[in-house]
Amino acid sequence: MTIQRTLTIIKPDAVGKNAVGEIIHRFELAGFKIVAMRMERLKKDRAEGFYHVHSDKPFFDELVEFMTSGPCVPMVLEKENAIEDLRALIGVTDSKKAATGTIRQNFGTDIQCNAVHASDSVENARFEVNYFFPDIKV
Ligand code: FUP
Repeated sequence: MTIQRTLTIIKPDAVGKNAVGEIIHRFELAGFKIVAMRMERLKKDRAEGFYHVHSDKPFFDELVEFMTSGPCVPMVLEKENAIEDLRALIGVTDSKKAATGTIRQNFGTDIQCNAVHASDSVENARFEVNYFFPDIKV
C-alpha cells in the first residue's frame, strides 16, 4: 500500500457550526497527517474553477453560492491509501444517506451542505491539491 496525499475541504456549513476542531480530530484519529491547511473564503471564480467538472449540472450555481457563503478550510492530508480511506471516513455525498458515524452524517445536513469535500481519485487529488496548495508535491 502506498502513501498518498489527498485534498479535503471543511466546507462553510461545518465552519459555521464550529465543527472545524472536531472534524480535524476525526482526521487525526483515523491516522491522517496534516500536510497543509489554511482558512479561506473562496471567491466565485475560485469555487467555479474547483468544481469545473460540474459546470453543466443544474446544481452548479447553488453549489458555488454555498461554497462562497463563508470561510472554508482546505487541507492536504497524507496516509497510506489516503484517497479511498478519507472517502470512507466522510461517507457518501448526501449527508441524509451517509452511514452512521461518518463525518457527513454527523456534521452535514443534505446533499449540498455536506460538511466536507474529499478527492475521489489519484488524478483529482493531484489537480485539487495543486489548485489550493501549488507548493505541495502530490
Ligand atoms: P462528492 O465527490 O461526494 O463531493 O460528490 P460530487 O462530486 O458528486 O458532487 C460535488 C458536490 O456537488 C457535492 F459535494 C455537493 C454538490 N452536489 C449538489 O449540491 N447537488 C447534487 O445533486 C449533487 C452534488
